Amino acid sequence: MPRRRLAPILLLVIPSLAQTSHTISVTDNGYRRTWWKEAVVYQVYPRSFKDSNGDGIGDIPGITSKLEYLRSLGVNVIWLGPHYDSPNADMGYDIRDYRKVMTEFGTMADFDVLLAGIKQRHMKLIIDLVVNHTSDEHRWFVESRKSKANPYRDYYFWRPGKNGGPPNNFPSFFSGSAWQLDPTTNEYYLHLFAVKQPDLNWDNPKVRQDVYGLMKFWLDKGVDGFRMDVITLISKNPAFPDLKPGQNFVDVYASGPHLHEYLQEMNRDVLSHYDVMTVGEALGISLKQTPLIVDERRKELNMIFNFAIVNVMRQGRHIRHWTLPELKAVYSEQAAALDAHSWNTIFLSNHDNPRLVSTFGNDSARWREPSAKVLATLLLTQRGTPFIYQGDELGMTNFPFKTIAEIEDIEAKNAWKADVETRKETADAFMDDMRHTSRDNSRTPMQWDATENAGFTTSRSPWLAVNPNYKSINATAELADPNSVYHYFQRLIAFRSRTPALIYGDYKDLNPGDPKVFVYTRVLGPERYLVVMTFSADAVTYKLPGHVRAGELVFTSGASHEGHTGTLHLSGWEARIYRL
Ligand code: ISL
Ligand code: CA
Repeated sequence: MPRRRLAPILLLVIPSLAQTSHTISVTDNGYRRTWWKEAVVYQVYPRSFKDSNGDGIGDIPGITSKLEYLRSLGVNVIWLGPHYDSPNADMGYDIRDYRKVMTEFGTMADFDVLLAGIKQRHMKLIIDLVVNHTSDEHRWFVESRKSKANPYRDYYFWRPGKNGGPPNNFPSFFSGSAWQLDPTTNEYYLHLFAVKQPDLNWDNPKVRQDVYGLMKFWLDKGVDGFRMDVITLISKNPAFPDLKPGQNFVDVYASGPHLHEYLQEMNRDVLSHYDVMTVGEALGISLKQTPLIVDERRKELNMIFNFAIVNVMRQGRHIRHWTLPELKAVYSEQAAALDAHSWNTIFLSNHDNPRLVSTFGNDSARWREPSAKVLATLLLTQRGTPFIYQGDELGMTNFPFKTIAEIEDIEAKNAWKADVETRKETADAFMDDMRHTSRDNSRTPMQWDATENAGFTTSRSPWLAVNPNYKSINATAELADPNSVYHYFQRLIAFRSRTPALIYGDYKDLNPGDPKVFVYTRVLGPERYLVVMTFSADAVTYKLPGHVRAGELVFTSGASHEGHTGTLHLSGWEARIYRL
């Protein structure tokens, strides 16, 4: 609850910088101010957000019908998952035509209405750029596989087999080999993901020019930037040496020889001509390496999704039991690695990872809401651009999967074939993993209300089952409850937007080793804030480290008004923000 109502201000004028007559372009601690550093992003997974025509599949008019919901939440940017024509082998991440809207999602006219609706509400739209690979039904690949002499042959990677098998020992992210033998020309093609997702050959300048052309097509329509799918994998070593024993294939795939050259060319040829936001999905890049992509002086991308957070909570398909010091370490390492020339994202979930509250919080009936509010506080008081994944603002939870038949995701279905059907792993152990880490946990339909199928669709068969807890966890119920997770997110987004120290302020963890309490400061010039969160169900009497004394309580998820003290009486899963 914000303790002091500050006058609502425009995104572009910040109180601690408002002393001058014009908007300051650099903060006290050296950050060049931009709209995308001050934004809060909301990720929409279109297939599961809202179905407008009763076919059980979310669509673009459905999103348009919910823009008021998103505007009132207070987010500024919407990241739309792949909306292009696709056979949906990997739910839209296998694109057949980059300039056509997926039939199930609607038409280009629908897209234009959505974009106009977003702009009218002073929000922005970024779309998903998936150009490490295409669908095998894309015309480029249809041509490429026809013959070795086809002009599109080297749009992809084709290699002869070796010793009767694939050209090398690269594994796919989706089980099995990363090479597929194509009988027409009796050569193998590379697919780091599904067989139906052949990798584009970025060493071919025609490929790069065609990609830049499709980027300009959407930018000229007015989109405000891109989230770039597995962008760190686009450069390959064309010799394709075998992985050596012990080598992590993700690191090898992400360290191609020309990655930075291509990103700088993309920036020079396309991005620098528009006022856009870019965020790269950065598999295989450490926090330490992050400035190589996001340092503004390198003119590559604005920010990336590191996997440091994902790697805290999972090892591939298996959930990992983590400690709070391990989670804290990610933020301190990020703060140490990035100076004022480098910005980054803050995220805890997305369409590839399980639900926020089930993974980092506690989704029991007693602690689901309190822990969701603590996680909202972590997301919205760290330095970086926060990304909220659809439904996490409601505290939606993982799904109680029992059988593989309930799961649609190709990553899981391929792993089932590779590991369970071959008896390497029992079905029970596999399904226990799925309940914790399956991507479908986050892809179940958005829970709008307590009517059948949670108001997501009028169809009796949504493409993926609705979580059975929708009657108690849904937007309508939370909009009516001032103490709901939704309203906490809404209030904290507003508070962050008018509190520059929470956006740009220096970050310092005051107690990295504490196993239950996460406590840090955010400081920007005279603005000094203390964030305190308990990451467990246990109440804690907590003496603040050193001579730190909490000042005025300005925001809290709890009932206590305690302030102006060095010792805090914290309940389980409670978040507080103090002015120092
Ligand atoms: O690594 C993963 C889990 O954290 C994989 O699930 C995921 O495939 C990987 O992060 C890359 O993700 C991106 O590319 C894939 C697509 O399936 C994912 O949905 C997308 O986010 C291939 O396009
Ligand atoms: Ca539909």
